[in-house]
Amino acid sequence: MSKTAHVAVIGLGYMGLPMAALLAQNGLKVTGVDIDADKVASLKTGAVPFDEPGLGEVLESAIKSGNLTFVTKVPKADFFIVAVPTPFVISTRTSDLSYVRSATKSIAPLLEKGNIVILESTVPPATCTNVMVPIFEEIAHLENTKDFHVVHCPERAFPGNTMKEIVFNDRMVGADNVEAGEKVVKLYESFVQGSIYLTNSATAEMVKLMENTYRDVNIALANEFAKIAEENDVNIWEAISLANKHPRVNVHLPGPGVGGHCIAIDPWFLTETSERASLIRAARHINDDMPMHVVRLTTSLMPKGSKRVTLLGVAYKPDVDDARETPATHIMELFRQRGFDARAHDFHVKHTDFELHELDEALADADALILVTHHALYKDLDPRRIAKLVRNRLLIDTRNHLDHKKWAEAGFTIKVLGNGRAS
Ligand code: SAJ
Repeated sequence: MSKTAHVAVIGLGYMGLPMAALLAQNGLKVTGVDIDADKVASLKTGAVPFDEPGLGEVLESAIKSGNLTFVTKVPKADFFIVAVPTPFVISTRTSDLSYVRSATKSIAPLLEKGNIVILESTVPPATCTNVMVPIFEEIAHLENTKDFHVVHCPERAFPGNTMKEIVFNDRMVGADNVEAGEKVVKLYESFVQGSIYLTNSATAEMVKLMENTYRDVNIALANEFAKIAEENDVNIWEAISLANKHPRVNVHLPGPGVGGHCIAIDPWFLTETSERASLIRAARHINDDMPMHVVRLTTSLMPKGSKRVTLLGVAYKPDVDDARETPATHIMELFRQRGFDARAHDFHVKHTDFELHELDEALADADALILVTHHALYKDLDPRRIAKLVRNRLLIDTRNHLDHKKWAEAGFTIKVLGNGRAS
């Protein structure tokens, strides 16, 4: 890959920004583009817009190298990397491709022969050929796979560990023209240390959705097992760990629901194009029902006249500040609909759809505490001190995360999701 190649990265979010920084740090000339002028202005000052371990350092060195600049308008480039959000429309359970369309339209007038557009965003099957290519052909008057190429390289990094996974994970390059695919492989080889596999765009689109759907269906199975264990004298956490001793079994873990902008959404991108996806739909419904299960579990154990419930953790997963699609939102709403004063605390999340409280304020006079997110810091709580703040000593641990002996010694009744044994 010629180090003089110019790459425009469109969308400077959780994936676009790390990509832009890594490409620039490795010698490519990179322009980071975002429609949010405030974000661009703040990035120019070297500010890091979200928590991601290691991102600050890479960003700093990329900016210092002089290879990375930020703008609000797409420039001409050799490679255009599209890393924009693909929101989910709850009412229709379908994808909203408006950002993919508008990014495509902003590139199209600049498209020249030999250009390669790389789509990183997760999309429903056939988006490259049915959505992006027609826009380019119409506006740029160029021919797909001859004059220009649309290649799908879905991101696979794990939020919270993005900077390592983006470098060390294997990647897929989905290209409908082998030469273009090889050029993209070379571009990614500038920073990827995992293996890079070539396939076509349709396969890459489907594989990305299959990966996240596999995880969602597996979690749904764990959640169903948890409910069955609750009806029996079984602790699902012990049962899953024993089942997973089998060399060909890998059951995931139950919990209060599946959050984040990937696993809870991507399976719907498969169902939107296929009538056949019944198992995938069923899994989505099982996982979406978990907040209601948590509410039922809690209310069945709270004394009459209980008023306040406190959620510990609203992030969708541990030790991150990301609350997108978190099951905590649904748990809060369900309690509020039932007339409860539902409060929430989180060590990492700063802003979400509802107000967050400082720890002691959240705990004060609570009738039930519900551990929703297994942040490491919750393990350090002192249950004896908390016992003095709450009104009723009831702890619902939806992640089997806390030291239950310690909490029981402080006088708490403990109910662990998926544990049918008396606790
Ligand atoms: N969860 C469970 N039980 C489990 C594992 C997870 O209930 O056993 C829940 C988590 O609490 C969380 C949700 O699932 O609410 C999703 O979290 P996650 O940690 O499984 O995944 P994400 O959404 O942070 O990232 C996923 C990853 N995909 C896979 O592992 C197949 C990541 O590699 C992708 O890059 C990312 O989606 C994406 O952007 O698509």
